[in-house]
Amino acid sequence: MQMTLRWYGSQYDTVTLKQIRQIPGVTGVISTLYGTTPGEVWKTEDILSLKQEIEASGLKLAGIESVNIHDAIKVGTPDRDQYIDNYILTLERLGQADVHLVCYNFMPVFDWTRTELARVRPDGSTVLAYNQAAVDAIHPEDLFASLSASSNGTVLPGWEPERMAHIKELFEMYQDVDEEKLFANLKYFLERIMPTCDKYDINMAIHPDDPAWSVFGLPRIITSKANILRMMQMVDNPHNGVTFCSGSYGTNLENDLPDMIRSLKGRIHFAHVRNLKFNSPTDFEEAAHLSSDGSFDMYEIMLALYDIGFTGPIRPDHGRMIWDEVAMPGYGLYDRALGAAYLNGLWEAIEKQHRKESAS
Ligand code: DNO
Repeated sequence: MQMTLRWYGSQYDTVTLKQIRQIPGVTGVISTLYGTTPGEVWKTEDILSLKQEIEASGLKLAGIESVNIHDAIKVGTPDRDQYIDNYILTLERLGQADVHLVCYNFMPVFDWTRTELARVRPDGSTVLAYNQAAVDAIHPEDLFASLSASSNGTVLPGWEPERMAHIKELFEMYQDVDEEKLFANLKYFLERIMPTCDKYDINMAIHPDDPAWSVFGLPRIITSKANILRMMQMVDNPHNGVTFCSGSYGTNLENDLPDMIRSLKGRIHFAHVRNLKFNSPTDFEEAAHLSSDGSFDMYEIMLALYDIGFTGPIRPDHGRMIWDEVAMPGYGLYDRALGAAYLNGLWEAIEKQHRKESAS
């Protein structure tokens, strides 16, 4: 595996490439052109300058998170082909720039959903948290207002103000879209982009829905082992793969994370590894990466990735806000650096144990 950190670009991130380069064992970043909007064709010069900036700092551009999908594609409106053509052009340009991993999601209207961005944990750190009763009691527009008010002045991924300004229209667009329609629209999109992915060897890595169930009555499909295997089979091409995000699939306690990883052998192109602490099945908060701080067995997750021969990029995911850092919630330097070091430690131990066992 290749240990990476997510980086939003020098215009948007409080963390610098120089800082990332100094985290032991981190060799690359996962980045994006954060200023682009879904549906836009990415400019070659912008892709190349992002890549050059990253490489000049001694890191690799290990992949893109995300090239976002326009709602017309998810809804399947008559103009979707135009947006798919644009997406294909962006993929071609990324392929020509030697980028071979694209993370995306197929969640209607919002990306991830949390009800709090700074819940205080017993150690005084603050974390993102989710409470179902709070979601049930709030209007989506008010949730957006409350999240942006506590985002430390940063733009949260998937909650871009330009899109949120049209939240009512967005909800209307999805009125007739149920899970089956969403699956069909995803299939249509993937079938159209796969020839380009084959040509440029681009691994598409769908990010799970977070939380892994329907919110605000919107359909969500990338939620469970059965659904993700259905998606792999419906477009059975190795370039149609997944981002295995433990913190997103893990929101549903019925998801057996190591078992899901093993069942996706060959199709996991990217891994987000983080821990959650459950207070009840519908109230959870993000924890430190360490197993003992949360509800997941991080050793078993890393072991499953090792067992399937995972070689792709991996990143610690959301970190807690610690040591008085002010950054985009979930995306500060300190706790993610601790997470990277811990995950690297687990991996080294698993690897060495395996070598010892094979030698004896
Ligand atoms: C949250 C992230 C997601 C993810 C997208 C991928 O912090 O994991 O926003 O990047 O869902 O498109």
